[in-house]
Amino acid sequence: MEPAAPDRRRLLALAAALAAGGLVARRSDAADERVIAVVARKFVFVPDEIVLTLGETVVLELTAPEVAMGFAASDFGVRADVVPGLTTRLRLTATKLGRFQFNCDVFCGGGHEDMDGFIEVRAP
Ligand SMILES: [Cu+2]
Repeated sequence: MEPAAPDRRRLLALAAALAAGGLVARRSDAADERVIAVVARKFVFVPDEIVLTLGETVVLELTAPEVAMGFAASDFGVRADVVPGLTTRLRLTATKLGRFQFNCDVFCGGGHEDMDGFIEVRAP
């Protein structure tokens, strides 16, 4: 009866440590990364200017309410399909200074070729 108590205490301590570790991991994942909502519609991205700080990692939350679109930022090696009804999360790290174009890379209609925007990366 009595010997069970220390074991139980150890288990509770272990559970608490695991819970704390889980919370810390989740916080560091989310808190450091700014989330930027980007809507792709015919034939514009809103916003079409995204300003980042060198070294910053952001999560782009992409939606396309009308038709299937693409989001490609080839200077940063990322692209994603953006499908109506879904939110697509795309992680992007600003690895270099300057002004870089992103564009729609899924044909979406008459204005597709002009559908682009810019990511501007500034010094910290
Ligand atoms: Cu397009």
